[in-house]
Amino acid sequence: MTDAPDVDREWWKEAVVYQVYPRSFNDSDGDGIGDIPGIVEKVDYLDELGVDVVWLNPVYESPMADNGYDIADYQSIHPEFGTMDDWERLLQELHDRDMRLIMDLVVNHTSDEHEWFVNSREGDEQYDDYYHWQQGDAEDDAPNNWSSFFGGSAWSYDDERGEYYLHLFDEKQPDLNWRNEDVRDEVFEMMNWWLEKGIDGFRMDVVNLISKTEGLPDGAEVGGLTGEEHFVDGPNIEQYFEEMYERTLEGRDVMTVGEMINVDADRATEYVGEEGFSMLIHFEHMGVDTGDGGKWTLADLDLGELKRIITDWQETLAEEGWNCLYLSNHDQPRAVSRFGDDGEYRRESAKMLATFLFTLQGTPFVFQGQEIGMTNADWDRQEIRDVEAENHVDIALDEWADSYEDVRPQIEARSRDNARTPMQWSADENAGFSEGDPWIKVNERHDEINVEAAHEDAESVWHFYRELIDLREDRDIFVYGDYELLLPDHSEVFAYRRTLGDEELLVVCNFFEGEPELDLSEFAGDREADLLVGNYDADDENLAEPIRLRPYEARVYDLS
Ligand code: TEU
Repeated sequence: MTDAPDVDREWWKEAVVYQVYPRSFNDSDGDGIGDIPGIVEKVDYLDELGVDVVWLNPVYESPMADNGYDIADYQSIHPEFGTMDDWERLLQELHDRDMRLIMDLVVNHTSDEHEWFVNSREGDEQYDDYYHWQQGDAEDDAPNNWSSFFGGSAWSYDDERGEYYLHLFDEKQPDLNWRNEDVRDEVFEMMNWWLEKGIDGFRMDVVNLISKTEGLPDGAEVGGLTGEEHFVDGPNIEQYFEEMYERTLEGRDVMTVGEMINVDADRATEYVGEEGFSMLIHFEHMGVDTGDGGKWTLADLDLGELKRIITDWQETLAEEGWNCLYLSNHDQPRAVSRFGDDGEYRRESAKMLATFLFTLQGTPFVFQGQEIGMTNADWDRQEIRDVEAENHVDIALDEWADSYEDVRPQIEARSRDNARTPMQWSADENAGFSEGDPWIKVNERHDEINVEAAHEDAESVWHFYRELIDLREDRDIFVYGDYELLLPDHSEVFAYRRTLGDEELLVVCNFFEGEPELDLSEFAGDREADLLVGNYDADDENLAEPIRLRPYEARVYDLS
């Protein structure tokens, strides 16, 4: 890194995170399911790409109702993924290459097969209120009107205990009762157990849902998710976070990434910074193509809204706190299909989005396959694997759709399965992911889009990611530079300036297929503009004259 003036350095600010979805990354034993030894085989690949941190989605013992976000034992590895020895080996292999590992912490809920829930359901006194149990009639009389994130009521009736239990996600994911001190003790003990194994931090699943209003009252029925005022940022949330910090994280140099529902930048400032989370995964920019609806509402990208949200987060967290930057993950469709063009301009738009991701202030998160520009897939009904998508189809058929064909466009544009198709390593059968039958379909486009082909092609999306990762590592301004939005009203181009000391970068990203003319003279003055990186050949370094951008063109000029 260059020597920068007065910045508040942290290793996790300078890092690039790579998200591994183990089930779909690399299958070493031919059972069709990706596994930890498979990841170990690819550690050199990650090293070559240049990433610094691996975030591993859940690999714990689980009945897999929600692909591992339903945990039956926090301290053991699910056999499909391998053994604890395999996991130790992975940690070692990463550390040997100066990479770090952060684990997924899912403590809003467990699986209904976790022994705590099994005991609680049987009426064992010690576990009696580890979960949220409430009386109610078995027939259609849930204790309150809260809705589940996966559709329908957030309550299910348990015949054995003769009561309802709360689940904000699937019925196989009962919510833990954080009011119970024993629950908190157990969670903190488990976290320390992992930290002592030498992990480098946690990504914490839906962590601002852990506190619920006492008595679990009805929520206002105003559309959206009913009850959220009682379970998002609930009354004791700050106390729980403080306790968690004091009892597990304090004094450890770890990275903590809180996934938070409905958090805005203002609220985020209360959660990040010293003694808080390193950064938060928020959802605001995941709504820029849903109009006034939720995730299944298909609308055009609203660039103005994207600028507003990104700028708000950049500015609000500039002084204190830090941004987590992402365009896709295991819960979202593929970025290039969603925000770019996965047809004619796949390569250009994937590179434009990469430029955008790597030139904002914050820590970029790359989701497996993003670095080769993987795309969404087609989904016949029987090919769907995700519980959220299954529920959506069932509810749609029940309420408004005549047949699956009516719902298909929503599933193909938004289903989480799009992110979960196997990593495309080569043009071989099953994209080189597995020698068995993959648990989920392989994207047909693997013959064209795969790591092997990307390696060989100097102009590939993969090499572009390599270049951006290098640049960011070389120049502090990418990491620590201040952000300032330019051309706020431009309808096609997202432009901004980054400054650090005497250094200055100008970034322009064309988010559409048009070819807008752009006058950057007022920002460049009479300075020489050095084109540092771009996704097309360009030689106009004289910004005194207007430039014309090509479809999805991105340029980063160095004005220093
Ligand atoms: O996701 C939280 C979350 O809000 C998502 O379920 C989101 O509503 C949905 O995916 C949008 O399509 C986390 C995990 O990332 C997700 O994989 C889990 O299913 C969920 O929590 C429950 O643990």
